[in-house]
Amino acid sequence: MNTWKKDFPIFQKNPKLVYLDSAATSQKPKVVLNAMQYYYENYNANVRRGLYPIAEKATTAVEDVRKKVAKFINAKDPSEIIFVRNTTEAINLVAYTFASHNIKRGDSIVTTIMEHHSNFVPWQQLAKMKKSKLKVLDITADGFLNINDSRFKIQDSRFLAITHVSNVLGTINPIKEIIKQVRAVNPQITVLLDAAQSVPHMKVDVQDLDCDFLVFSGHKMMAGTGIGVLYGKKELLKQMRPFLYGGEMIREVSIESTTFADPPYKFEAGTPDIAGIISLGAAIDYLGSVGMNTVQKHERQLMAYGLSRMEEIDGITIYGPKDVEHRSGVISFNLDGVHAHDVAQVLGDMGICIRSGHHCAMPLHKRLGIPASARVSFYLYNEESDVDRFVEGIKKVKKIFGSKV
Ligand code: C6P
Repeated sequence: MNTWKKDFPIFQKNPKLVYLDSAATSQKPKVVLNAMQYYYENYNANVRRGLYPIAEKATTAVEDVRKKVAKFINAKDPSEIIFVRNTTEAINLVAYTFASHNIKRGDSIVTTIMEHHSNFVPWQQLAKMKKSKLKVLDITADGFLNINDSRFKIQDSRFLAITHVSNVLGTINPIKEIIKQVRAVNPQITVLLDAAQSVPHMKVDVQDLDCDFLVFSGHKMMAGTGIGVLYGKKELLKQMRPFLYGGEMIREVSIESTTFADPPYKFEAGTPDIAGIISLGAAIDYLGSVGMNTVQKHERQLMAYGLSRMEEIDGITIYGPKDVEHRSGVISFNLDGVHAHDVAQVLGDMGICIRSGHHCAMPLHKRLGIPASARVSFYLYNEESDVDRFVEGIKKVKKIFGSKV
């Protein structure tokens, strides 16, 4: 067991578990679980309401995490960090409160064929509602975005919703260059970056990338489920209307009218997921103690090993870029003559957890001409022995389904 794997109780309790589905959700280290339990056992209280010591302690803990998140992604100010439930909610918040007010009939919204449904459906639906155009940037044969695609006319577009890393192809989009290029031809465009598959795995710097909004989920980066982050540039957040109305997002309420709090509180109506926020702080501390460059390097080595072992298998098709420098630790594949669900089912029975299906990216699967794929994804706690067990498992799948090994 590698030194990191030992930090995760699930592997201590199930030493034979091969978990290769971290792109769906990650496992949680003991320090994260302890932080949540410590909160519930020692200072459980609602935040920004009570004036007694444990309520003040809980409020301070939440605001400390906001500062930690800001530092982790290099936001200018903690007020640019809004706590939401997950990536999906963060994108919907921007669609409802920013885009729906700024996009007019005939304007266009640009997205890409490699988006997760969370960063596709809100824009498709908004385009229909506003009678605006949805432009969808295509991919090249080797799984990169085709930014030279002639249909990708960005000059007259109002909004770009794009993923940093594809959850199917693993492609790391050269997002800094893309944003720079796009702003050069269209300085008015607003860019939302879906960082659900990048923030957990590599250093991400919002000022360096110059995105307007960035979204990610805590559960994919070792924190609990139910906590996500929306980063937004301060001047944009100030202009935006609230998403949800209710407690703790107001300045003053009378029978006739309401004035709203400043960001981030304007967007945080109701009691937040306090334990989730605390878990996110502990996860950032944990990832910080390892170092994001080490995380990325470890996953890259495993991916190179995984790709080389998988290429040995007859009848396997692997999707996405061949070059490990341009991909994150996600490998989607299909085996000739075996449905992806059958692959995942047989492996699951052997204690090897992988994902199968369309991975909430149906337009991409349609583009690839396949109904589904199987997918392995890595994180810090994976090791070469997990890849070996997986490859052995695939050989068994082939035997069961009667193909050659
Ligand atoms: N992808 C996967 O197995 P939520 O569910 O809101 O935390 O994350 C949504 C999401 C948005 N964008 C990208 C690029 C994603 O990968 C995901 C989640 C998981 O691939 C679950 S479908």
